[in-house]
Amino acid sequence: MSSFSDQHLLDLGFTAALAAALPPDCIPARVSRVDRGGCDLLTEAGPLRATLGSALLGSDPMGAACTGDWVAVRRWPDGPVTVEAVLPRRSALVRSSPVRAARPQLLAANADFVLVCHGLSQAPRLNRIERFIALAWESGAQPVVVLTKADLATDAEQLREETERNVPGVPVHAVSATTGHGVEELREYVAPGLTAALIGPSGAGKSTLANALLGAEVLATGEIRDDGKGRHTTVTRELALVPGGGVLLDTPGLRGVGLWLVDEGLEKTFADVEELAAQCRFHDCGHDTEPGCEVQQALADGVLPWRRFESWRKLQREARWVAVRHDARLRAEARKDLVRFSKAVRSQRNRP
Ligand SMILES: Nc1nc2c(ncn2[C@@H]2O[C@H](COP(=O)(O)OP(=O)(O)OP(=O)(O)O)[C@@H](O)[C@H]2O)c(=O)[nH]1
Ligand SMILES: [Mg+2]
Ligand SMILES: [Zn+2]
Repeated sequence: MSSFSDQHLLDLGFTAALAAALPPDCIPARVSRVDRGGCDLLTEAGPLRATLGSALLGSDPMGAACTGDWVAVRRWPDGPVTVEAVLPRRSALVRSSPVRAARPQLLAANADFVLVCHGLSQAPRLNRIERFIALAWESGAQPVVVLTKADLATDAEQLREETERNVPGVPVHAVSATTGHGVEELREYVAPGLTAALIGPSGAGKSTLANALLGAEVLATGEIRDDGKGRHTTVTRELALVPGGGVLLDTPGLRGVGLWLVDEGLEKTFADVEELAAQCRFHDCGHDTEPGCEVQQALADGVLPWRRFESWRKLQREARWVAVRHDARLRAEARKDLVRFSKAVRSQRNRP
């Protein structure tokens, strides 16, 4: 086993908890990229290519290795390198799979910060930003909003303040990779040992911003529209090491993000609204026409913007829908297992 004190591993985000979870005869590695054939890894001794061991080839999307994961790697005497296990994640950014209903899709593992990027070539789309923030909170990481392309807005600072008022508890930065404005402020999120994942629509300037922090053109960037309708430049989730710092996790642009199962992600995103709701006269207040509704009062007083209230309701409805569909899928799978089991029992009994 490699020594836990190794500085390179620590900069990559290795911890004592991960060292304790490492099976014997395995070395720790961080997944920098996953493809069909296997994955690229970062180890104490540098980059390494590995194939996936049988334990990782199951159908559970949450059990598969994802960029950012810490894994246990075995180097076989005859040459092959295999990933034997995914070590416990300290955060997991998950959305509903856009292709397989009622299934999760992992976007990034072990991020400490999720940088929610939005280009200031257009006004901040607060509903979409809140959706990303909910996902980020739910992941276990700290969300940060990064308004990119500040050079394209005449009132970037005003837009930043306005956005900040709408997302309590979440820092908001306005940056420009073109002029360098604000970029250094983000360095605290990629200090040694820390990982920041960049998410947001295609063309928001995620890879350009990553390159600015990396100090080199490490990631491909593209001439594209940032309304999410253009070509996607980044096609795989990728880790990059920040010189003298931690790790950046660049992701392909997301057209939309459906919530996956949410627990406290929404409560944290809408902490101010939830606080009001907790003070309503009725415990089960629908925040509609009930007397003594603090939420309606705040709306009437203009303290709570209608937009934010509606965004809260919409995401709550979506979260309930996801939970119901997920339950239905679990029930269907349990039924299938039961049928398979009883068939097996019958064929045993029918044997001579
Ligand atoms: N004016 C200006 N343009 C920028 C800035 N940052 C990025 N761009 C431009 O925005 C376009 C898209 O940048 P990318 O970094 O490829 O965007 P991305 O978010 O990585 O896109 P995907 O990889 O498709 O998700 C490019 O043409 C960049 O030159 C900036 O700070 N100011
Ligand atoms: Mg990109
Ligand atoms: Zn109420």
